[in-house]
Amino acid sequence: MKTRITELLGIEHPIIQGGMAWVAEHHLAAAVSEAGGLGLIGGANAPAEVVREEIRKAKALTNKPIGVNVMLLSPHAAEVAKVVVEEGIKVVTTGAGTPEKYMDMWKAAGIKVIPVVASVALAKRMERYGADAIVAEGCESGGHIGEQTTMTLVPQVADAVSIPVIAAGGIGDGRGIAAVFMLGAEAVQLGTRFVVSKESIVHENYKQRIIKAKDIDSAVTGRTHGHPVRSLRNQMTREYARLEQEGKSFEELEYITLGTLRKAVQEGDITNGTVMAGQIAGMIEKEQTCKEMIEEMMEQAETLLGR
Ligand code: TUI
Repeated sequence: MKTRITELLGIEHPIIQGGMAWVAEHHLAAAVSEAGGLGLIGGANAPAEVVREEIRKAKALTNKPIGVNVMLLSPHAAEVAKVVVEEGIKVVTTGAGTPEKYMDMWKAAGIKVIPVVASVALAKRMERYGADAIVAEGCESGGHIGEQTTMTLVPQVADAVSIPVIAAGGIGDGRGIAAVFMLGAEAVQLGTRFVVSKESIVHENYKQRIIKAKDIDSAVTGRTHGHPVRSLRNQMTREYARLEQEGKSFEELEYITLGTLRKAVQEGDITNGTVMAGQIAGMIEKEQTCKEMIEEMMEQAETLLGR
C-alpha cells in the first residue's frame, strides 16, 4: 500500500512502531524495519551514549531505515538530538513536548521530523515549524497521553494540516488501520501489539499480562496533576490512585513510580511495576513475529479498503 508516508520514509508498509521506553530497543526496531515497516529506537530517558549503541546495534541487524524517538522530557534529550545526527539517522519522531529547538539542526541533516501530538493546535504549530509528517495520538494509547480519542483527533488533525498524518492509539489490527485511513490517516503507529511480538525483549510476564487483558483492564493515573499515564490496572495503579485521591503532590507521586516501568519490562514484576499498554490490549491474543503481525494486518486492511 503506497501513501505519502511510505514514499517519504522509503518503507513498504505504512506501519511505524512506537518509541516505547525500555521496549523499543534494537531487536524490536530491526525486526519491524526488516518486515517492511519503520522500526524505532526509543530514546526515553536513556543517556545519549546508550541510544548511540542501540542505533549501531539495530543497524548491524538491518539495512532498512530505522528511526529514533526523542522523548523531550528526558534530561538527555538535547544530547540524544545530536546523536541522531551524528549516527546518520534519517527519521526522528518526538514525544511528550515540542521539538522546535532541534528542528533546524535536524532539517539541515536531512532528517525527516515527525512530532507526536495529541491536539490540533500543536499539529498546526509543528507544520509551521517544518515537520514532515505528524503522529496524531489518541488517548487510547499506552503511556503518557492527551485528552482526545483517536476517532476524534485524527480527522481534525487531517483537516488542519496538509502534511501527512499517522494515526496512533487504539490500533491493533487491520480493521483499526482501515478505520483510521477512512479518517484521513496515511499510516499508523502501533505500540502495544509490538510489545508482544516474538522479537520484543519484554519480560514474558508483561507479554502474558497484555495477552490476558480484558477491555476494561486499562487505567489512567496522574490526571489530577496534568500528567495522565495509561497502563494496565494492578497494585501499582491502585496505590497511585489512592495517593492521588489523598491529594499527594506531583513530586511525591512521581517518586513512587520511579523505576517501575523498568521493573515490569525487565524483571517481570507486573504487580508492583507499571505495565504501560494501550486500550487495545484486550484484543491482543498471541505472540507472533513482527513480520507475521504486519503481513496479517496489511492483508486485512487492504481487503477492507478494497485496495
Ligand atoms: O510521549 C508519549 N508517550 C509516552 S512518553 C513516556 S515516558 C513518561 N513516562 C511517564 C510520565 C511522563 C513520560 C511514556 N509514554 N506519547 C507521545 C505524546 N506526546 N503524547 C502526548 C504528547 C505530547 C504532550 C504534550 C506532545 C506534546 C506536548 O506538548 C506540550 C507542550 O506544549 O510542551
